[in-house]
Order: sequence, then structure tokens, then C-alpha cells
Amino acid sequence: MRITVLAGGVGAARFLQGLRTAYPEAQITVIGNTADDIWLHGLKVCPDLDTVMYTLGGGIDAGRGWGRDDETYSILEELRAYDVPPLWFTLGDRDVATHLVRTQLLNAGFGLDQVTAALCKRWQPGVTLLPMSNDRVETHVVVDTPEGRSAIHFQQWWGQYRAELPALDFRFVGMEQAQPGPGVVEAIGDADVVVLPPSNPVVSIGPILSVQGIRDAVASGPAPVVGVSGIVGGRPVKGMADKCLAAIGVQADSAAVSAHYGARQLGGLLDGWVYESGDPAPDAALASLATSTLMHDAHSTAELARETIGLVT
Ligand code: FO1
Repeated sequence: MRITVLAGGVGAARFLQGLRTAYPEAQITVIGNTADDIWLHGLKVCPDLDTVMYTLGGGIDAGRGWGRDDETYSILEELRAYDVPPLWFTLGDRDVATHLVRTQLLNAGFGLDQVTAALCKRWQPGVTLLPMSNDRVETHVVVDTPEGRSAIHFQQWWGQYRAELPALDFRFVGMEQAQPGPGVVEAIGDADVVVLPPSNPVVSIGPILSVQGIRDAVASGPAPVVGVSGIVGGRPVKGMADKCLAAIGVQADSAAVSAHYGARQLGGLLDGWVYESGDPAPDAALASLATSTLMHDAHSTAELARETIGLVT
């Protein structure tokens, strides 16, 4: 079976662990969000690609869900000593090695897809990890500060302000010019099933679907499309999706998120929707499954993956 997953960071990476366990024979392709990417201190950082790569490769800091395990912060301390901003992004020493390799390869002229494949040679994630685009796209958040209205990088809004500054708008800077990365549209068209895992619908799945041609490929492709809610009891299981949904006028509940993606029968994307038992049911046009969506251990995560794929295949 060929399974293609559109992925953000932590939630998607955990779901992918379950998917790999539940379907060891499947060919899994992951289309990763790169709109969270940021250039820092001359280095290209790709948080969502790295979260997927480290998680599936066994190198993730399991407590945080991002960054390297057994991490140290000498570089960050030195940057602090030099008072070189920005200091709100926690750059770990081991993680910096990844960014150094990535940046060197990009500077040598390789595309982000090739660079990601090179990094994955070390981590062997057991999936094919494709950036949504090789072109630079960055999510910026329009906020009001005491100094006036401005657009700040998503990572600053997320990391420094903990998404507490109300987001007035999200802008995917560079999106108009961005082309899908090599293999991305093909991975959707050739899939037996396409999955929208429990990732942030606004700033993780949103940018992927906004790259020219990707939404159309998902909506008009032959494969059934199934989504998993990352909202349980009106709150995100992890992260700050509620703040992002509020900014685009979507309620933080599972049914509202499924309506945001839309049922394929009604011109949207989804054929199926998996959501937490007890949460509001989605539109009857969708095949749906109310179950336990909390991925507390390897067993429950694999079970969720099995139920998700089983709903539409
Ligand atoms: N998240 C934070 O909240 N604060 C950080 O300082 C931070 C650093 C960081 C470094 C590398 C990396 O791969 C991820 C990092 N994250 C950090 C996570 C990241 O900001 C978000 O979780 C994702 O971009 C949202 O999907």
C-alpha cells in the first residue's frame, strides 16, 4: 500500500510512528511543511522536517517533541554572551550540526529535497520525506504590539510570545511563487490513501495545501483522503492550534476543523474523519469514526493509524 501523509511537526511525527508500526510493508511518503522554516545566524532551520526525521530516526527529545535528545546548549550560551539576537529560539548544539550540514548543501546548490534525502540517510526514518516545496516560504503573523502593527516570523510568535499575542492574520510569504517540491504531486496522485494527520490545520497543513497544485492534487486525486482531529474536547492535544484557528475564524472543535477541510462530496478534501469519542460528529457526508485519538503509547498510536487507514480503505 502507498500512503501519503501531509505533515506538520509533533502530532504528525507521532502519528507516523504508529503508521509505520501498523503498516510495516507500506510505502509511506511524507510531505512536510516548510513554512515554519527560519534562517537563523546564517543557518537554515526546518523544524517540521527535523521533527519528523528525528522522531522516526530515534533522535528526538521525547519530552518536548522537537529538537535532539541528550542536547546541550553551549552555542546558545555563547550567542547570549555576545548578545546576538534572536535569542528566543532554542538552538541546541547537536541540532546545529543538522542545520550546518543542511545549509552547506543548500549553498552548494542542492535543492531542499536532495538535502533532506541526504540528512535522512543518517536517520533512516523508514519513510520518504519530501519538503512541500524547494522554494522559500515563511509563515509570518500579523500582530499588534505597543510599537504598532507588524508581521513577525511564525517562530517568534510561537516561541517567544507562546501564541499569546492575538494573531490578526497569517501570511505565507513567498507562497505565490512556490512550486511543489519534486515528487510531491506524484506522491499524492500515486497514493492508495492520503492522510491529514493531527497537525495544526492552519499553520502546518494550511501552507502545504496552499502550494500551487497541492490542494487540487489532493481534492481531485484517485486516493481517498482521511483526516485525524488534533482537537480533543475543544482543545489541541499539543501545541496552540486553538489560537491559530481563532485567527481564521474557525472554532476549536473537531467538527469545525473537519468542516474547514470540507467533505470531498461537497467540494472539499475529505472522504473520512477520525475524531475523539464524545466530540461533536462531523458532516454526515463524511465517513467518520469516533475513537480514542490520544497517542499515549506505541500501541494506541499504531491502533489509531490502523483505524484511520481502515476507515477509507
Ligand atoms: N519551539 C519552541 O516553542 N521554542 C523553541 O525555542 C523552539 C526551538 C526549536 C528548534 C528546532 C526545532 O526543530 C524546533 C524548535 N521548536 C521550538 C519547535 C517549533 O517551533 C514548533 O513546534 C514547530 O515549528 C510547530 O510545528
